[in-house]
Amino acid sequence: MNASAPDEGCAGSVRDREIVAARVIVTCPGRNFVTLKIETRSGVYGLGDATLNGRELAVASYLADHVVPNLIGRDAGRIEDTWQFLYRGAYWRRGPVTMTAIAAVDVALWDIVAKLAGMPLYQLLGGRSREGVLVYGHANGRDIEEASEQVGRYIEKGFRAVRAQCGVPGVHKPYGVARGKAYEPAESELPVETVWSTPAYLNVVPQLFERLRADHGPDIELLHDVHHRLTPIEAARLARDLEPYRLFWLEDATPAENQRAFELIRRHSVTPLAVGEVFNSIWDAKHLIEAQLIDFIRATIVHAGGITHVRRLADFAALHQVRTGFHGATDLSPVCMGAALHFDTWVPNFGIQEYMFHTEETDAVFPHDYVFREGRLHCGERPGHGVDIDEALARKFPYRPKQLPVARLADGTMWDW
Ligand code: CS2
Ligand code: MG
Repeated sequence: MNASAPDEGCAGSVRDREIVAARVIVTCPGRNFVTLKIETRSGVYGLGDATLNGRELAVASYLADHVVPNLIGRDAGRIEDTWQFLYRGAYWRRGPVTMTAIAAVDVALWDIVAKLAGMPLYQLLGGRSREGVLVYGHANGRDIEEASEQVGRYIEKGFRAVRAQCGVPGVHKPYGVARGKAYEPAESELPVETVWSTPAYLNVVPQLFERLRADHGPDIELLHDVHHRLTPIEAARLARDLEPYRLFWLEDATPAENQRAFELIRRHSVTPLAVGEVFNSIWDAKHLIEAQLIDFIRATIVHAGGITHVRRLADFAALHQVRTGFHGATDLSPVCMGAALHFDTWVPNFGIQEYMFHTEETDAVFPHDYVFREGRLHCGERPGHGVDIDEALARKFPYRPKQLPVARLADGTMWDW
C-alpha cells in the first residue's frame, strides 16, 4: 500500500475500513437464504446475498471455510482488489458456487463503502439514470383461463409487465405453476420428479398468449419463460408462433451452454430473447452478446460475481445494444434485490427487473427500504443498498434441506427442468 496514500477520505480512513469480522448467516424464513455480513473497525457493516437455490450449504462452506479467513484485516475499500484476489486466487475459476461467494463479498463491500461515504449505492455507481425501475410479476395458472385471470390481477395491482405461465395438458407438475400460496420450486428435501412433454407445451403456449392479448389488449408487456426445455429448432418454432402476440421477451428458450444455438432461433424469429439467470460469468454470454443473439441479459448480481463483475457485463452488453433484465425470483434474497435495484437505477442499458413478492417472514428477517409503486420498484435513499438483516429473528428459522425438481420425458429420459 502506498505509504503516501491519503489515509482519510470520503469513505473514512483505512483504519475505519479494516475488516475485523465476517460471518455467514443461513436462515429459512419461508425458504432458505444465505447472507454474508462483513464488519469493519468503524462499526459499519455490509451485507451480501449468497443464496444458491438447492445448493445453499456449498456456498456457505465456501465462504466460511475458504473466503472469510482471507478477509480479516483487509481494507473494505479495496473492492476491486478483493474481487481480483478472490477470483484469481481461487485458481479454480468461475462456476455458480465460486461466483456466488465472490458476489456476496463484493456486494457487502460496496454496501460498506457507500455507507461510509454516506450515499445510496446507486450514487456510488454513477448516479440516478431513471425514476423507478420497471418490474414484471409472475402470473400463472393451472390452465389458460386461470393464468389470464391472474394476469388481470397483476394489471390491477399496477404492473405494466407480467410473465405468464400455464399448465400443460397431460403434464403433471408443470413448470412455473404455483401449487400453493406462493410459487416455490425447491419444495422437497430430494428432487421431485416431474414429466415434460414438448409437443403438448408447443401446442398450448401460443393459445395462452392469443387469449392474453384478447383478454388484456396490446399494451401490457407479456413475458414467458421456456426454462431451458426446447431444442434450438423447437425454440425457433415457438418464437415464430408467438410473434403475433408481441412478447417483451421469450426467456431461456434453449440451454445456452452452446451459445451458437441461438443463431438458429434468431434466423427464424424477431421475438426478443432473454437468457442468463444461470450464468455466472461474462464468458457465459460473450458470443450471445457480441453476435446480438439475445436482447436481454439476465445474469444477476448474486450469481455472477457481484456488482464489480456484472457492471462489466452490463457495459459489454451496452456496446451491442443488449439490455439488462435481472433475475429476481424468490430464491434471491431481499439483499440481492436491494443491490439490484440500485444497480438498475444507475445502469444506462436497463431493460426490466424481475420481481416476485417475498413472504412476510422473509421481509421481516430482511427489512428494506425499496417500494413498489405504479409498476416500478423504487430503491431508497439510505446509504448503502438499503437492506438489513434481523439476526435474532433469522436464528428462529433454521436451515431446511430443499432441492429443485428434475424433469424427465414420458419415456424416462432425463430432461432440463
Ligand atoms: C425462474 C426461476 O424466475 C425465473 O425466471 O427461472 O424461478 C428459477 O426457476 C428459480 O430461480 C430457480 O431457483
Ligand atoms: Mg427463468
